[in-house]
Amino acid sequence: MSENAQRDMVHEIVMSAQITDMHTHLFPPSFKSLQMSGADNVLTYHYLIAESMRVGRISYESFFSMDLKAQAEFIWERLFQTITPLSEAASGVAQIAQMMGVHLRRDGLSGLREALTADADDAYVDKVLSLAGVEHLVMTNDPFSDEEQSYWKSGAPLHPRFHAALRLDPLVNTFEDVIPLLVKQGYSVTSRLTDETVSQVRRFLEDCVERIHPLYVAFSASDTFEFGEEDSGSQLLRRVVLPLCEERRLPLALMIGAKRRVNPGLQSAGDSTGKASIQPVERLCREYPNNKFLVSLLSRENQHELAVTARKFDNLMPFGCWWFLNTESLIDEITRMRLELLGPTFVAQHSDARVLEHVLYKWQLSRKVIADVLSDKYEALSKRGWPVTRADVERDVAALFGKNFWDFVAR
Ligand code: FIX
Ligand code: ZN
Repeated sequence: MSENAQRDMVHEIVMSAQITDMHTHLFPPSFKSLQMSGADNVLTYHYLIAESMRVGRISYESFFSMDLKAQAEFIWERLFQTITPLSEAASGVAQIAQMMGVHLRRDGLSGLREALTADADDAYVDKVLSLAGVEHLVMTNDPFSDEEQSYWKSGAPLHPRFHAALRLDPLVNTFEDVIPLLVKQGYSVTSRLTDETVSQVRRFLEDCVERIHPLYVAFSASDTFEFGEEDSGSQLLRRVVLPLCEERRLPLALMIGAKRRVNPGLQSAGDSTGKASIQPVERLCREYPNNKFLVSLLSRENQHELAVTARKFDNLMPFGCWWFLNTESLIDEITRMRLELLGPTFVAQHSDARVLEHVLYKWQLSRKVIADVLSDKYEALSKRGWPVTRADVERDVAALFGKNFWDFVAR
């Protein structure tokens, strides 16, 4: 097969692959107040809020006092009229428009508002996810959100493409703050991690697992995360979360390096990144060989050591090019590094989409970049004397975009 024909074949297979998007913040239409879609939600993505603040001056209070429509119009004016939408998130809006049949430069924000809807039903969700090639997606489910729990407790139907993940940031990072929430829900816990408190937290987590049937359990942590001895988070991991995950064969997803609210005025747009230590990841994988760890690190500087650590522990599954790494140049760099060190044995990407239509641009970009990287690697392999077949490419792409994840979460 010629090099060009091989590249065309790889691109065709990647661009048509059915994807499992294993980390998103999306909700199905039945979770009404939590489901986000439509032009104004697309434009007021916290990535774009942060970027729009760099164009001209406005106080954070003035911006956040505006309603959603006015915020969207502000961002439209700043990022699409005053400057060129060259950033990944801004050009992604043009990509969403194009895939939804809108010529954004000609039709403008009004054209986008007509083509997208904030009042999504299952048919609209299926249309957008099918356009993006997302067959399955995993939500981020917060057991401490009364709003979200009301949908679970009311038996709100779960769209068949949507799956759950149990997110435990407050329990692991700010246990003191969740004590009143747990007590209110009937779990007699105190700030001292007595055996009673430990058993009550365990009962809480078991009730959550029974209610939402998560594919995995997750928490994010800052760049200073240590799997220490004394802090309540580490003790709860040791005494409750890790034993539960092992017994239920649930992976624990570690998302490390998120420095929350470095600029509090920007609210959710105010989070940043920091290089974390890889040692807690090594310790968890080594000391808990019967647990499985999905790991994503937020700092570019952590990516090489994460890939090397995955060579040392087969209970570690690296995933995605998270958040500030979800850009053309860094998806390329990270995917190349992972293929060179791990072969096709990792989860290539997740979207982290918060608004339904985000999946359109995020996956279009990742498919294109990863197809280019894979084409280069197959070409190099062929030149080294290993001819590559269509079946090879189909198998590897299926693994990178879904099967590695499903095999890892299998119980
Ligand atoms: O912790 C997380 O799940 C992060 O992905 C989010 O907090 C973040 O706001 C995000 O959506 C990044 O893409
Ligand atoms: Zn996320």
